[in-house]
Amino acid sequence: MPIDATLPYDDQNIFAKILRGEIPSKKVFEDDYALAFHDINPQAPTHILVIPKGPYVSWDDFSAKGSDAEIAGFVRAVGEVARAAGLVAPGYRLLANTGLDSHQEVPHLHVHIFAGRKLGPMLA
Ligand code: DGP
Repeated sequence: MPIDATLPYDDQNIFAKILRGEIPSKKVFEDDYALAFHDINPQAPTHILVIPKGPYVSWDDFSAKGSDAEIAGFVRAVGEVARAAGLVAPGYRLLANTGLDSHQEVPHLHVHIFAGRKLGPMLA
């Protein structure tokens, strides 16, 4: 079910549980600002999710309320994950669904990294 990105943060969401270690994930990266792990339902040969460690519902929430250090740390982490996975030369796509019309399903900001095949033109 898509979620309303204007709702308050729900600390029982699945990614909050992954952050707290209550649910396992296939982790590929972690630092002070971000955690990255493989998507449970991959849509490309490489499909990694990068999430901030702070309690932010969406890109909107994070960009409005995140500290400069959190935002810089998160953006750097996304780049680092892609570099470490060797995705820069072949290329990759970033996606952050935000709210109902985007079909965001998990109410904790996540950036999808898709790679590993020709992705084709963006679909609206
Ligand atoms: P979105 O539609 O942008 O909210 O994408 C949510 C993604 O989260 C979707 O690609 C599947 C993934 N996902 C949902 N639950 C889990 C989980 O428990 N573990 C992992 N690794 N991924 C999950």
